[in-house]
Formats: sequence, C-alpha cells, structure tokens
Amino acid sequence: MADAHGDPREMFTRSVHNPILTAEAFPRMVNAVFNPGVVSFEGKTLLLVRVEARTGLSSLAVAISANGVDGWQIDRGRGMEPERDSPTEHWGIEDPRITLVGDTYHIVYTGYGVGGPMVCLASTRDFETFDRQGVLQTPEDKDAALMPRLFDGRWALIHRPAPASAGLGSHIWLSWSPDLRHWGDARILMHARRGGWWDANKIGLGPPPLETERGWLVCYHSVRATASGSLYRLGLAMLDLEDPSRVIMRGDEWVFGPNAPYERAGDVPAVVFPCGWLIDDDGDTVRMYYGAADSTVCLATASLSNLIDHLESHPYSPPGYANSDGIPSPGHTVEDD
Ligand code: M1P
Repeated sequence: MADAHGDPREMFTRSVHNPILTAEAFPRMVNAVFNPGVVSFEGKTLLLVRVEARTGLSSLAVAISANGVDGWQIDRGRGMEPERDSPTEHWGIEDPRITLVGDTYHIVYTGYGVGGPMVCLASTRDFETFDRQGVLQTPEDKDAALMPRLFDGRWALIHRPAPASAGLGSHIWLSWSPDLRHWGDARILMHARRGGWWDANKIGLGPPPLETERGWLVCYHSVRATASGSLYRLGLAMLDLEDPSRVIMRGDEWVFGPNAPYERAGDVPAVVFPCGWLIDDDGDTVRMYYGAADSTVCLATASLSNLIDHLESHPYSPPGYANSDGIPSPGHTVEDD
C-alpha cells in the first residue's frame, strides 16, 4: 500500500484502492455510501455501510471482501433497513459501530427519529436478522459504541450528547448499564478542548475502542468550524484497561485529516469519519475504514505500536491535567484547558 496524498509523516497510510466502495458499485441507484462499521465475519471482512438513498434517508448495507481491501461484494440478503413506522427510525439509520461480545455482534447506530438523532442498539449473529433492543440514549445523542467487555458486571457505552445550551461544547461521555436497557452513572469521559485547539468545541467517538496491552485505544473525531465549513480530523487517547472511565493518555495533535481529493470533495467536504477498525493477524496492522466527505468508503492502515508510541510522545498534559503516570488528576476541569 502507498499513500499518494498524505504527508508521509502521517500515522495512517491510505490504500491505493481508495475509495474502496462508491455509490456506483451498488446494485441500486443510491446517493452515497460512507461511515461503515467493520467486523471479521466467517474469515472475511464485513462492512456494514451507511447507504444514503436519493431520498436523503439512510439504511445499512453489507459488503464483504476476502482481503478487506478489494473485491467487495454487496450481500443483498443481509443488511438493515430502517423501521419507518417507528418514531426512532422514521428518517433512517446511520453510522453503525459494531462490538463483538461472545458470538453476538452488538450494533450501536444512530436512529434518526422524529425527536432527533439518538443512540439505538440492534444485535445479530448473521447480519440477516436483527434483534432491536431499543434506545440507549435519547436525542440528541450519537457517535456511540459499546465496550466489548463488562466491568464489574456493567456494560459501558461511550456516546456524544449534544449540549442543550450553545457554547458549552459537545463532549464524549461514558454511561453504564447492568442490562443494556437502563443507563446511568453518566459522566464526561473526554471534553472538547477550547479556543484554538484542533479539537475544540465538538468531538465524537470514532470506532469502538481497541484493546491493547497499554489500555483501550480510542480514536475520536474533532469538528473544527472554519470560514469554509467543518473540518473533521482524528486524534487518539488511551483509557485504563480495568476502568475505562480513566483517560490515561490523550494526544495533543491530530493523527489523520482530510488531505486526499476524495476526502476534500464530496457531499460534505473535508470529512474523514471512521466507525470501525480491525487488527490484522500480524497483531500490529490496524485497518481503519472511514467515510470520506460523506460520499465514499475508504481504508487507511497504521502500525498499532507506532500509534501508541506517537500517543506516548505527544502527550497532552497542561498543568494539573495528569500526574507523572499520565493519570488525569481528580480536580481537573475543562477550565484548565
Ligand atoms: O457530515 C459529517 C458527519 O456529521 C455528523 O457527525 P457529528 O455529529 O459527529 O459531527 C454525522 O451525521 C455523520 O454521519 C457525518 O459523517
């Protein structure tokens, strides 16, 4: 693989096959395909792709490839259509993040309902039939994923509510549940920074966190408001393995941004938006699948050890943020930024 478009010092390398999936590849006329979740499935790579029809409403389609790079086949027998009669999915379903627990894939997605976008859950073993488990977080809330493990018998959900008041920032939250139905103990996990930071004002989770020896690796997107529109970039953080409410590292720089022409031009320019990543059999290659400019599906790879090294060598630690182990101090507040 090579990256014809990015800075060679970037942490991720774009596939030369990008975009790996386009609207034209779909058997029916659709407007755009983007923001896929991803899992290994029956020895292949399965993408659950957001497909925006020419009505503007989205559904989730299944594309499968033997090598995860090319030869994608759209599986018309699989996928998830919105329940248009339901108040939670009236205007479609979007942006799936998939977490495998045991033999069940838990799909956390945005239900675009009459009350606004909200966090919903459906479970499946085969991507043919889906067991809808309802609303996990009420509107407006999105960019959510389940952690793949229970902690002291509780499920952990990372999500991003929208603030009721303007100017307070959109932060990443963590909520807990004993049963996937009743959620509480909510707190801010990572705040959007303020002022001139690249990740000021609005951030959201990317793929479900990845388990590593150092902790849970988090990739998140930031939305920077510029004179010519929003600019989406990606950054990294690390959560404690046993207590994911503890952010033990957060990078100070973005690690991936919209540089390639297919990321710069599209329905929503300057957007890179990953909802899924996988580790290859070598244990180090991270395959990140992302939506480019809300128009196509793309792939970029990175070395996991390089990502962790980068995070360790680019710490974000203003006074009072962390102790010498990188653990945020209890007294840290958003005002410290
Ligand atoms: O258009 C860019 C993205 O905007 C939204 O993401 P967020 O609310 O985190 O900014 C989502 O609608 C997403 O689907 C879209 O790609």
